[in-house]
Amino acid sequence: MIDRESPVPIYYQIEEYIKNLIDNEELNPGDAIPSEREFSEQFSVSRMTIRQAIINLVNEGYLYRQKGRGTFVGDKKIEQTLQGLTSFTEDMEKRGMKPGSKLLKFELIPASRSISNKLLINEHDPLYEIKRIRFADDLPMAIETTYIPANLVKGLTEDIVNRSLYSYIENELGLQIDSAKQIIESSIARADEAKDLGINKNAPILYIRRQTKLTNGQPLELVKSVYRADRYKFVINMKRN
Ligand code: 16G
Repeated sequence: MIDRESPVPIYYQIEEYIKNLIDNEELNPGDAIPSEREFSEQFSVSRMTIRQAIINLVNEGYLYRQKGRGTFVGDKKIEQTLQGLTSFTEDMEKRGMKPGSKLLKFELIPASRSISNKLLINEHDPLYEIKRIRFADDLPMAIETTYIPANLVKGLTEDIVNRSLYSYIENELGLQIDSAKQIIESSIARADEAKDLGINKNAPILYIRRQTKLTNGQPLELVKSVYRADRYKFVINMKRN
């Protein structure tokens, strides 16, 4: 199964082999993977090559290491489709997972110039700044910081944002959420983010920004999120015209 004639590097072929074991559920979350020595004997390749493959899989979140114990299979990543504009609560419920939030900040602040420009409101207009850790089945998945014009989304409370913002906006206020622009970049966790997400400082994260509009074109929210890269992958279906 290792093709030495192939231009594909051997460490990469081993990565693919281990990923397949995980996909086919021959290795499951929490299982210890064979040692470097066992793999190196199995494939007749150097331990350095095996180590490279394992380091890459740890960095991608498929595996995790525990000092003195070994290397284990990580939890399955949540596969998030990029089609359709959904809320965190809807995404979790659709998967049969329990959505949760921990509110880190809920403040009414005057809009800065740059945020007011993006939300098409006046500078110093009242703005909600909401910072939440989002949980799936009690595991921290993301930190979201949301800016929402207070004159548009009236009557927000801590209790509401502990549940679902989108549900309040649509079902209680009757506003129609229409579309969003979302930008996804890779980055690494700062110390405070790492602490909130239960990951190591400098672990890989996905930095996501979303700007959402109502059907009348009015900007609704500006959101900056930090998602755990070991827990999330984004999937999009494409069609050639
Ligand atoms: C998602 C959105 C966020 C929105 C939130 C509302 C991203 C990547 N996603 O997390 O923009 O504010 O859902 O969720 O930004 P809620 O209705 O559960 O409060």
